[in-house]
Amino acid sequence: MNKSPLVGIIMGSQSDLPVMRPAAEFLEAANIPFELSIVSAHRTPQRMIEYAQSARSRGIKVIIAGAGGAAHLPGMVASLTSLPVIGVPVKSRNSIDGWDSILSILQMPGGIPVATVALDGGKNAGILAASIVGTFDAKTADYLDSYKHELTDKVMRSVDELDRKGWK
Ligand code: RP5
Repeated sequence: MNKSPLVGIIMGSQSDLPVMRPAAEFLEAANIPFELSIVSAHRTPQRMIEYAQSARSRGIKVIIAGAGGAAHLPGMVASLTSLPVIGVPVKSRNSIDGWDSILSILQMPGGIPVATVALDGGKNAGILAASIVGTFDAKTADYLDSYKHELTDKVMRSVDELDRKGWK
């Protein structure tokens, strides 16, 4: 993307990419400039601090942070910036069924919220980030409205299909 990014997507490891990629794909489809990189709270702590502290001045409006296991990245980033942070718990190899990631991201202490999406919920993180961009960008808000209408239409097509079978 050439335009300066509005959304920063970061993840603790390359192994998180399959979960985080749908966030990037949604933003790309919505024509929202984003950046995507690996920032580890434990393996690159200094890089995490620099990333979080510079994000606002670089024009980022919202950060999506994904991590698995002892998933400290979203919460630590939230503690270092006043930007909204969306946390994506990842069911990683080192995770105990995803619960450690979920609780590490969800159970933040008072004062430092992280907007936590579902386990492996990369796509919803992208949609939520787009909703934040939609608060100040009308084209993005229009895109989200169309996206939601399409979801409704899809369900109604399924309803019609079932009705045609006479299973009502
Ligand atoms: C976390 O540990 C990462 O976010 C990842 O989900 C998990 C495993 O990382 P790797 O060992 O695959 O690099 O910090």
